[in-house]
Amino acid sequence: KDEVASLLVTGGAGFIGSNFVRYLARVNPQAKVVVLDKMTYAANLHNLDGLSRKPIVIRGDICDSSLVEQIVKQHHINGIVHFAAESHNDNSIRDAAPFIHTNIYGTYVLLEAARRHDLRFHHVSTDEVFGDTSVGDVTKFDESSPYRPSSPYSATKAASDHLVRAWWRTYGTRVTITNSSNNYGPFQHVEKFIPRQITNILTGHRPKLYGQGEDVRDWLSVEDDCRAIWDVYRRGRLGQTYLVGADNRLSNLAVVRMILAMMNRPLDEVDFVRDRPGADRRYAIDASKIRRELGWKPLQADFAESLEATIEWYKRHESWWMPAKQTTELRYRQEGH
Ligand code: NAD
Ligand code: TDX
Repeated sequence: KDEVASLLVTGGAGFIGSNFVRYLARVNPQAKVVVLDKMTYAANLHNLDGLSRKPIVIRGDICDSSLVEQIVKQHHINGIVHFAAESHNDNSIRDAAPFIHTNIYGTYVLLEAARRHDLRFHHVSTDEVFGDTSVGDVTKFDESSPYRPSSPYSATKAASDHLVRAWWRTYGTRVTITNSSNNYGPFQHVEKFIPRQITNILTGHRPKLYGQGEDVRDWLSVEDDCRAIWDVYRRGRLGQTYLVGADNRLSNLAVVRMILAMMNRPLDEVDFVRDRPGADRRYAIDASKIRRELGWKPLQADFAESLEATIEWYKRHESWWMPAKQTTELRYRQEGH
């Protein structure tokens, strides 16, 4: 019970973290929530607007161990839900340094705080740690899949997962991990695939597909992911990893065509651009364990319906995404994407 009284949510001003804080405000309104966020380019304080009970927001770096120590003591933190990360593969290819710093060292700092104060610790990770399969493949990743990360980003997430497991095995720190597939939904930065294509169309540009658009992603609504994270935080077995996915695998081209159709554009209004070096081809998640052990299942299983809702959200929140759009596209243009 104590574990839910006072929670430190790292990266709570980013995409999934802020959706999680909003979700918590609905399902656990009595909890005290402290957000620790460095407010990088990926963060936006407006993500936390409109909540009747405001979280405490602290601008700071998870790598700052004295700050983390002070927050844990001052706010009587019982548990950490750790979202903070550098999260975009393309950025990690350009410059891996902040990924190594935040994703690896930052996770270490938080684990040490959890160990010192016997905090419950949940680590939010990605299916990308398992690498990819080829496009025609039908196999899925599960909790026993070997680690085989491809990009600097996914290598740092793999490293952070290993640290979390080591703290469980060595110190008995009360950890869990979720590795989830590609999220989509409100408050996602315009650098990411789905928001980029929607906002391209809204600004009079064509969607941009890397390579031939054949890569497959297993799309999961952010709301379903947040519920999975909360289920695992409260009821998951300590020391365990849970994979989260909604069995919704589509090629990038198929997703772009859905977006074009929903936005009343011709289906061939697409540019094929330079592929990502070392690009992962296909992700697929077997979520049987979380379904079986915790009874979790995706509630937003109708991808077309949730995609429409996401498009509507971006239409209605132009002032939220417009400030980031130009700089994001400038960077993509410089890199041939
Ligand atoms: P995001 O980039 O939208 O948000 C990351 C947040 O972390 C930002 O608010 C940023 O300011 C903050 N942050 C970065 N460095 C920090 C630091 N040193 N100290 C404190 N705060 C810092 O990312 P997201 O898409 O919301 O992803 C959140 C987590 O979920 C990440 O750990 C990511 O690896 C994982 N994940 C994401 C997806 C996805 O599809 N987006 C899928 C699976 C797992
Ligand atoms: O403009 C684009 N065109 C395009 O075809 C962009 C931005 C991407 N793509 C392709 C690359 C991928 O095949 O779309 C796919 C998805 O790309 P991203 O949105 O960059 O996501 P991905 O690289 O799959 O990683 C995401 O899911 C796992 C998140 O960014 C990670 O944080 C998470 O761990």
